[in-house]
Amino acid sequence: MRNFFLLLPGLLVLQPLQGQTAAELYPLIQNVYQRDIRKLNGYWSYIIDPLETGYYDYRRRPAANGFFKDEAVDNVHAYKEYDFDVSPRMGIPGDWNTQDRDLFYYEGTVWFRHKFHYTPSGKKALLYFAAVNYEAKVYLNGKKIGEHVGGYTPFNFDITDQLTTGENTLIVKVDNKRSADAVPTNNFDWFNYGGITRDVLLVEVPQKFIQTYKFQLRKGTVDVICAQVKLNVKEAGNKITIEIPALKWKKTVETDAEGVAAIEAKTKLTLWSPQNPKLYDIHIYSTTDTIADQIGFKQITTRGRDILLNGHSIFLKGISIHEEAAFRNGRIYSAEEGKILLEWAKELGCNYVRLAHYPHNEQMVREAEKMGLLVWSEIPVYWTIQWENPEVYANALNQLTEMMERDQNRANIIIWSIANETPHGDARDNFLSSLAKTVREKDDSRLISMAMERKDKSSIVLSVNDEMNNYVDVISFNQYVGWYDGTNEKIDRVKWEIDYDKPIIISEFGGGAVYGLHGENADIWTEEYQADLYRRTLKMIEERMPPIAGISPWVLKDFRSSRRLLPQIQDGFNRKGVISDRGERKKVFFVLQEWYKKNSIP
Ligand code: GCB
Repeated sequence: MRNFFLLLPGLLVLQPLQGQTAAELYPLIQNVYQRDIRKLNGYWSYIIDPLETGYYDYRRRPAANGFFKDEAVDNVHAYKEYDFDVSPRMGIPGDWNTQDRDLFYYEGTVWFRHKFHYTPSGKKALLYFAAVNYEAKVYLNGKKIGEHVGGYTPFNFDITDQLTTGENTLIVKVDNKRSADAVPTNNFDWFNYGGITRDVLLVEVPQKFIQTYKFQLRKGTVDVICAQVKLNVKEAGNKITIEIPALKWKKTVETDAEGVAAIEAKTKLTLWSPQNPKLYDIHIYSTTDTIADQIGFKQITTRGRDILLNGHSIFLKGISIHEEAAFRNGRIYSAEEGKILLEWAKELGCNYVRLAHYPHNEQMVREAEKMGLLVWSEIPVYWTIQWENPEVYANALNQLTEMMERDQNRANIIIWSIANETPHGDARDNFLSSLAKTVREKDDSRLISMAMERKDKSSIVLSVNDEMNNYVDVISFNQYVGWYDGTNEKIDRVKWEIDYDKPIIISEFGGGAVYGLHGENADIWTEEYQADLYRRTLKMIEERMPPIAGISPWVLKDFRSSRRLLPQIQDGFNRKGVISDRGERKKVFFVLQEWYKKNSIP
């Protein structure tokens, strides 16, 4: 990633000047799963390389003949100290931690090799990675084709000229070492699953293809569709036709010099909502390419303390979710695994999910869209990032861009979240307000938020007071009265004073419990304690808080975290799930379910 920054004396301006983000260097293709794709998933050979011997020579200079060369040894005396042919294999996509016992706590480099056949088709070929955690260096047939930083967003490369007829060798160096200047930084409360965690796809497209498209309602309207289609070439005069059969919509328009065709038209629509998650079949044709999608239209706005969906006030009945598979507790690698979590959220009675703390896979968002679940989507700007480091800013901005570009057509995404529990201060405000500005420029059709922390007026008068209030649309905060702050009885005593005239969401509350551990309400770690904490918190919300617009308690399922070390209780899991790591519903599940059933907060 090349980035250039304007450094003024005493003032760091965190805006790339003429540099490009990874997404700009290799623009992301929209809706990859509807293209002509071949999954390169399967069992890939791998070599564990803690010292990065395959990358550096003995003086720690990048080696000319690293493992990426995968050189053939043609006689028994030839010197070579690695061999993919006789190395073990693991399933791709998939984290390495849960596939090889030796790699459970491993943080470092693993090399992967996959061979595939290719027959030239005259088309352009892109290599698409849906996510690699954390850093990927990608080589094809011995040559580097690119790299990417950030573990939860997609990236792609044009490999047309690097492919050979017949066998091709793809090698990826993956490094999941945590570091202070990474995003997330080296301290976070979830498991650092490493590897090629999402699909790898070979995508074939015409030489001139539809790179991306965006459908939205014009701001302030519920019946004017704005559509924008962009080709991969900056060329005027290309005819683009957009068809929405159910609306009898068929319009043709020509691209401008940027290769962009834009159309706006009034129409009568059924809007997308949790009660009726209506999606329209959409077809886009250029003279050389065609793509189809299913797209919904909704309007999300705020008025005072209300969030309005399609003009009507809505209470967000939510739950926070980590992208960790039910039952087997590894990084989710299929749409089916994601669906299980979303079905649990539906069973709870949710109309909304907070996909924490990083962008979840694309199918997860699409599945939620079909099920009528609204989504909060977040980047891993978590806890204490290096706020004054321009490279860190560029990295966060790039992850934000990739998240937004991938999901820009998803009707269910209502909130882009730019951070979680970050410490107050000028450097942070500078960093986050710049990110917020970018979100606003790229997408004025959704809301901006971040999970803030409380700043109390006294130990009993609780509040939120964050400068970032000026930049977000929704005031969200995490609060743990009854857990990190006092015991459950405190919940009944606190008062809340929140002065902002903006919608308020409690983005987290909760406490830990071991499924099957029972006792009195006051006994910590029991299901009873956790259920009591929820009962009191929900009562507090009803009776002693200013009106709020939604909640996303922490968290759907117990999830792995290397910070959670208490033997026989945590055993490496954060136990705040309303469902256990084995899929068992704790008492609290039913408390929340009942509240959502009866909840009449408008
Ligand atoms: C938080 C964090 C979340 C943690 C949670 C906890 O506030 O946002 O990532 O896992 O608390 O369990 O402490």
